[in-house]
Amino acid sequence: MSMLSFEKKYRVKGGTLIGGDLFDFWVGPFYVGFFGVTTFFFAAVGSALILYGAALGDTWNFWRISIDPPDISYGLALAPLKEGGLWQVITLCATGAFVSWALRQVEISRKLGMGLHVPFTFSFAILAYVTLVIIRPVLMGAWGHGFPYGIMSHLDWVYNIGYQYVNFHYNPAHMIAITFFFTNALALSMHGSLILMATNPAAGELVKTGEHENTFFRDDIGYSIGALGIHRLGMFLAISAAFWSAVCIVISGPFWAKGWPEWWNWWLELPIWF
Ligand code: UQ1
Repeated sequence: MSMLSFEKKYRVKGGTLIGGDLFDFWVGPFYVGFFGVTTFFFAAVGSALILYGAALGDTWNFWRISIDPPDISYGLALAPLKEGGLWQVITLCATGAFVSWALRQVEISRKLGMGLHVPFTFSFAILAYVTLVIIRPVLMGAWGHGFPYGIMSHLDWVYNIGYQYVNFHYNPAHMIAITFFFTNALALSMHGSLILMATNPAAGELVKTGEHENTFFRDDIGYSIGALGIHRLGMFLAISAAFWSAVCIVISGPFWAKGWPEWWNWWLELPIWF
């Protein structure tokens, strides 16, 4: 069955969370739905405000444009638009757009009668962003703790926060997050290359099957995790990378205000040494 006739068969009413049949239609290849409308609304307003914020700024240098959060002195209050208020509304729009996108994925999954793995996994990326710009600033009592929206400026922010805690690489949750990111890259490189070497052979060669894939890794490392297993592992690694990233930043400040190297003193202070 070609893709087009498959889509025709499954372009059916139902599965919506909100709005019933009202937004239950497609625009070209895109499913709309209530959350398609809200995604579009938040993304359009947020992007327009970024453009307005850039116009208020003192540069059109793409790398240097920055929309900054309010000064710490505003605490958790609303700031005037030109004093960080734009950053606050843009943050609201971004969060609204990301959450709408996840809920639209839920509606599409329900329409197709599938599990919710994609929106569930995507929600961990949203969690990581929301932790940086909402949860941690709220816990620390000021929107000014959010990161600025700019290419160089957000790099400077990461640099400054890193050194504020002396050496961020000593943050144990940061260590775990990095380990998941690296392992995720290892798993995807193994999986991507294995699938390509099996299913995209040189001209004139036969496409191979799952048996070839299993056998390669049994011969290579004595173990094959299996076709389903590698995808479970990949989802776990990706979710864990995002989750521990959120943990490593949310504990920095709200739960540990000193340098991260110092955190390891618990090891030196164990009673077993004396
Ligand atoms: C694997 O064992 C497997 O099953 C056949 C895959 O599915 C196609 C894979 O993509 C990979 C990478 C492996 C090997 C991975 C581990 C963790 C042993």
